[in-house]
Amino acid sequence: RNAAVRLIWEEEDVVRTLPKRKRSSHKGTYGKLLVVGGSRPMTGAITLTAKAALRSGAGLLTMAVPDDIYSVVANRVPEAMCYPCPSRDGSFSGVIDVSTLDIDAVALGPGMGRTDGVRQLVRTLLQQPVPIVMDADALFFWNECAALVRERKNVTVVTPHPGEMARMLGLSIGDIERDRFGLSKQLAAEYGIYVVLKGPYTIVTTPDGSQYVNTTGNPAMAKGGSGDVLTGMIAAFLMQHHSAQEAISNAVWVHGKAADMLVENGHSQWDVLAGDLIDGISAVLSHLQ
Ligand code: NPW
Ligand code: AMP
Ligand code: MG
Repeated sequence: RNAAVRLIWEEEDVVRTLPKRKRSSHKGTYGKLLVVGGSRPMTGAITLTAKAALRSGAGLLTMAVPDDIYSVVANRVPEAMCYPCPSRDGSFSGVIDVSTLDIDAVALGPGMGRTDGVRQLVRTLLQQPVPIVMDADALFFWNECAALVRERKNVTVVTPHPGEMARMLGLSIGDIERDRFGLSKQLAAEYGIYVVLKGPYTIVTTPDGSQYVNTTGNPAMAKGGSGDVLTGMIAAFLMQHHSAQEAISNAVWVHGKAADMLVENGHSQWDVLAGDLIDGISAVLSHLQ
């Protein structure tokens, strides 16, 4: 019997499943997140991811970045810790020892670039026994990493836009757009992962083939950095929910709703920046609580 479902994830679902913060809690209760990314040409992406995760309730956050860009990144997010990693030419130059870091989840990929050092780093982190969100440049090495992903015992989430999904599957963007549901389901089942295929009507697919469609969001989000924000939100919510599907669907809903509320309250569809989406998380979450 195939129990897979296909549903629209609505506000009432978010209200029902979003965990409250407990009075008897401390920062460790809400999870320790490692955000890995950044390179000399792309210092912004990882700070967007980190700030979005903190705004989404992550308890403690460490950014791991190539040491060439350490000072600029560390300076932008005082609430986060920052861990300088070996680098060459402004990019990661190999593996980092995360065994000394106490972490509950990893967000991997924003602004990381596509060097050989990045490839090695992605392979190493996939072997960590914690939930991982793979986005952006971490998805560039999908074919070489897929076997490692299949062996993972913890939750793996991939968050491709259609261009990234096309590259992962060796298809054209048109092929992806023609069969968003079917291809997501195939990928999720083959590797036992959660697939977040982004775009208007983002689809969240679980390893067992259930699919949840998001209806929040608008073209104000069609601007660099929007996806980097979502990656941090998903990772933060994963640490705070029991169900990975609920965490991911809630993050996608809140991300889009932030853009919708900005456009309803003084912004236009032209002027919204990815950083505004992070600020917009506050209005959405306070409306929900
Ligand atoms: P085209 O040419 O736009 O029409 P890539 P990326 C296509 C970092 N960033 N639907 C696109 O098509 C990220 O974190 C850093 C359909 C092209 O073919 C990554 O590390 C920022 N097609 C890195 O940049 C802010 C779509 O996919 C291909 C599509 C590269 O990420 C910006 C491009 O894909 C950025 O986030 C859609 N919705 N979206 C910073 N401030 O530091 C894209 N395509 O080559 O994987 O590049 O998404 O730009
Ligand atoms: P990325 O391409 O990785 O920066 O991700 C873009 C983010 O913005 C994803 O969450 C998309 O779903 C969202 N987005 C981009 N364009 C639109 C649009 N026209 N309508 C709704 N959401 C969008
Ligand atoms: Mg992206």
